[in-house]
Order: sequence, then C-alpha cells, then structure tokens
Amino acid sequence: MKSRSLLLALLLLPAIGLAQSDHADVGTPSHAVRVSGAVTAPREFDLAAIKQLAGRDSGPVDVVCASGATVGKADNYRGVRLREVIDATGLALEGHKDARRMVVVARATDGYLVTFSWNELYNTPIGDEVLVAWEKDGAALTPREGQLLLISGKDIKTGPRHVRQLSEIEIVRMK
Ligand SMILES: Nc1nc2c(c(=O)[nH]1)N[C@H]1C(S)=C(S)[C@@H](COP(=O)(O)O)O[C@H]1N2
Ligand SMILES: [Mo]
Repeated sequence: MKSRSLLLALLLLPAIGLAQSDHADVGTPSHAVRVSGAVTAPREFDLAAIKQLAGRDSGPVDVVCASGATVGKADNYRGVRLREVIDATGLALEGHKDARRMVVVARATDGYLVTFSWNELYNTPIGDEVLVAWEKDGAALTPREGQLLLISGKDIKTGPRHVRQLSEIEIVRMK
C-alpha cells in the first residue's frame, strides 16, 4: 500500500510541475513595495504600512489594453497616491533642479516594468490619479493582481500602467 502511494506520487510529479509553471507566469503575489534609488533611505511598505498613508478612491476606471480591448470596466480602486509613497520615503534631492531629472520605475514580481517622470507625478493632473492600490470595488485584490497594484487612472490606455503584483519603486536620477 505504502509503495503504491509512493508510485502514484512519482507518477503525478510532472503534473504538479506543470501546474506550478502555469502559475509562475502571473508572478509571485506581491505583499510589499520597496522604494529605493535616489531616496534618503530605502523603505519597504507592506500592506499595513501603506494603509497608514492617506487613502483615496479612484472612482470608476476602465482598464484598456494597448490593443484597445477593455479588460476591466468601471472598477473603483482604493489606494494612496504614488507620490505620497515617494514622499513618505523621502527623495534625495541635490538642489532645486534635481527632481526634474528623476525617473520613477515601477516593477512587478514577474518583471513587468513601467516608468513615470518626477514631473508627471508631481506636476501634471496624471500624477493626481496614480495610485498604489490594495482594494478593488471594496474587496481585497485577487492573488493574480497581488496584494498591491499600481493604476494610472488618467492614461488614455490604462492597461499598460496597470501594474499587477507591484513590488518595487525605483527612483533613477538620469545623467
Ligand atoms: N505584473 C504585470 N502587470 C501587468 C501585465 C503583466 O504582464 N504583468 N500586463 C499588462 C497588460 S498588457 C494589461 S492590458 C493590463 C491588464 O491586463 P490583465 O487583464 O492581464 O490584468 O495589465 C498590465 N499589467
Ligand atoms: Mo495589454
């Protein structure tokens, strides 16, 4: 009996492996976002820490892929502005004009990556609607979305800068 179940387990191993690689392509669910680069000190915000910042609702946002396909309809995200997460960490600024050369890189656990500029986040209406979100329509995000996602609600196509499984914000000072 014992050896039969061992044999069964061995036979099932390839199927278990396949199921895992299916999941791998959505990345490991993010549980925290780390802010690094041109900051006074790198800081990691887990769900509880991010919820300490001023929460707001996005209002209805459609998620539209670059292809034009609508993949999310009128969803309301709850989160905090990305610039408030950056401010809570502290930008390392070398003088009055330094912020203007900063690029803000947002990464997910699967390697998906998008960029913003400091000016876009702090000096345009787009920045007002860039949220690090933990809730959609009053419910926690799904494992596929991760515990935290990024959404840029004022983009023409909102799909590209809808970053599931957000895990890293890197501030890059361009030379
Ligand atoms: N982490 C991560 N986020 C991602 C992607 C991805 O591959 N990885 N795909 C993007 C694309 S192409 C679109 S259109 C939107 C919405 O796609 P979804 O239906 O896969 O969530 O999510 C974006 N966010
Ligand atoms: Mo897309």
